[in-house]
Amino acid sequence: MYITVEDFIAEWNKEAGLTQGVLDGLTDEALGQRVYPEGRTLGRIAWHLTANIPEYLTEFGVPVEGAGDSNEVPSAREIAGTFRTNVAAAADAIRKRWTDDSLKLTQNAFGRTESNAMILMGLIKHIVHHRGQLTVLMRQAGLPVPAVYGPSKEIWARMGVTPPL
Ligand code: NI
Repeated sequence: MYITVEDFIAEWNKEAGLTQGVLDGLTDEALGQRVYPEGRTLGRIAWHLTANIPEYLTEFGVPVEGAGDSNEVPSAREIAGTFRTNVAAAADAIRKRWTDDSLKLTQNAFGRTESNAMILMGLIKHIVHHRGQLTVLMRQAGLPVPAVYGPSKEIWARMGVTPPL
């Protein structure tokens, strides 16, 4: 759990870097990829995790300027660029609005009482959850998959290693 705002920011930036690597690998052609016919598209999921950042924080008392929800999924390049902007805006807004003591305060979130530290962790978990979906859809769309927590098939191959099963 985060004890200080800077604990959170360190993890936020680390995870955002991994997510940025995934988003930077998207192409416009791949945005329409779905797991099943009625499923959400890769573009919809990528845009959802991006546009959700300011919405989520604003909802919990940290107003963030940024791209709000939109039914129109923009280009792959715009999704990746907006994510970068929203990540930086979120870090600025949290530093401005909350102190280390704020992290211990609680509020109602999703029908439960949660500390602000838990709420911030929830934002990272939300992005990580959808990032996992994106890497599967990228594979289905025939795109190279970047390393996230460990090497992807392509990275193993580049290292000259047969990947473990
Ligand atoms: Ni979601």
